[in-house]
Amino acid sequence: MSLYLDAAVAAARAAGGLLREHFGRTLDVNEFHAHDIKLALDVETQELITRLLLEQFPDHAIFGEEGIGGNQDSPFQWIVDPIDGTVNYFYSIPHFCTSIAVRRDGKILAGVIYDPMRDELFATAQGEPATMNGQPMAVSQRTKLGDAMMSIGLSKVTEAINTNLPVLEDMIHRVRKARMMGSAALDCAYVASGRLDAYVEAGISIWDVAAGMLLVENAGGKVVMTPRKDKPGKFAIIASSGHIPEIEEKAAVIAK
Ligand code: LIP
Repeated sequence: MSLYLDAAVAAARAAGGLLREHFGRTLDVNEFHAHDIKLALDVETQELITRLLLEQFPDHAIFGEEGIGGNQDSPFQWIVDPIDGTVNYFYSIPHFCTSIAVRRDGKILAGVIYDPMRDELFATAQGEPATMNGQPMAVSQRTKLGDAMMSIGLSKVTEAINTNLPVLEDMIHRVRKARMMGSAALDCAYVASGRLDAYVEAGISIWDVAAGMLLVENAGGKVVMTPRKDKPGKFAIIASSGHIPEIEEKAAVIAK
């Protein structure tokens, strides 16, 4: 297992170095959308990760936000989000990361999320603790809704925004603070590290949260991932400590 985790860490750190190098500079934009931006650097960063992983595992598959690579028939699939929080990155907001997970026959074996601006590396593997910079981490032990810190992602298309917004409008009056920070992967890492009590969002893709799901579970939390009926390949996620049931109950509306 450490073979895969070590490879993911090395690739994530290499990607992080590239992102730090280009942060704050003029960036080539491939696509502008109403609530999203696709950068040439997204593609370049995934190409770097792909090269590093396929050098070590030439028969594996790559499945990333910027496309596929390797042997798509392999039982091993690397799930890559080269820049999670691309819009933050474009606006020079230092809240983004690289997320890399590997699954075999659909079961996630290992996951890494690296925030290069804070040099925070979140990592875990099946049957192992969730760690931040090598130190074990655990979900929040808070039990009161009024003490909770909650992140709610609004996503990038109207349907998803309209699904997520009612949860924000409801929960903002019930929790300590509701946040929208723009990186699903870091939101998951923050739930796993106890900074957040929950993160919910309808309209995310598997590459946004594949590593984060395993981190939250191995840190003692809960993840409910519901495929969106209206959008193939999109999911609603409720990632939480599991200690404040009202959050999961109220957020369940995004999974309908
Ligand atoms: C982002 C997610 C975020 C979501 C954004 C976007 P990207 O991923 O991390 O939670 O709200 O719409 O999908 O596109 O920056 O990799």
